[in-house]
Amino acid sequence: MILIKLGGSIITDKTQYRTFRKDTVARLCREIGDSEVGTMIVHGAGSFGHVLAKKYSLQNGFTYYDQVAAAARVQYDVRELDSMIINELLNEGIPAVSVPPGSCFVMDDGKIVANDTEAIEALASVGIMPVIFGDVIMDRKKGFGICSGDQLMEVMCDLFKPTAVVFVSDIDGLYDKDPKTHPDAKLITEVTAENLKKIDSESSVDDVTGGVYSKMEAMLRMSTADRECILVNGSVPGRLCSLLKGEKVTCTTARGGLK
Ligand code: IP8
Repeated sequence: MILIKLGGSIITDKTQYRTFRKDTVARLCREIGDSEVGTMIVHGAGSFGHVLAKKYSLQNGFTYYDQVAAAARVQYDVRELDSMIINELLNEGIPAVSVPPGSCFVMDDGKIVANDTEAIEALASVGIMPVIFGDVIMDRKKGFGICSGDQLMEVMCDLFKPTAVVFVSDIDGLYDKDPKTHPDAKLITEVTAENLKKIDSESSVDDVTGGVYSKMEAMLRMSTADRECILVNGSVPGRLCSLLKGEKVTCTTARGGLK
């Protein structure tokens, strides 16, 4: 099974509150179906989560009363986003079910406590794809907090031991500088614990869960000697499908783990 994260930047316009990229998501779901590879999907929150989360500093936990309504609104918004993605998967004949992370997990000072995984495992055991996503969830110490899709990727990785992990974004891979603001940025095709230390990369869009650098750290943590973690550009039609089928494509591959 290949574990895929559909990043917030590919499924939404991260600069515009609640802007769903329906055509792109429909195409990506088609590519996943056409690859005929067993997959499991996690997705980010994009502008359905980050815009209000940043405005109300939800990543800092519960510190003032107006955050309560914002926390509830973000949970509503990301569930709507998830429903639209599930709908596209169902349209491609992929049986998928929404698993809001706050309904099965809490966090403890920002770390997911994932000891209730029975429902997720039961769905997978009958061939239904549990789809989990970045959300606001309750936190034992902070009241609530941001549970990112990347954190959930690590939980799903531990649980289902995928053969490969793929992050679908709107860039060709990891660059030595932010390609959106530096036209001379160079694509890094391989990331190891060693060469990550030399990279200084920042996301050009406001994001409460970190930019490209922290995502690559998470990818390295999920890679092993025999499991690659790949960052691929989902805005290029056909590229995700080719990658899933084992063909060589432009991407960044993390391997060897984070030492
Ligand atoms: O889009 C963040 O998840 P991500 C979740 O995977 C919220 O970073 C609600 C901002």
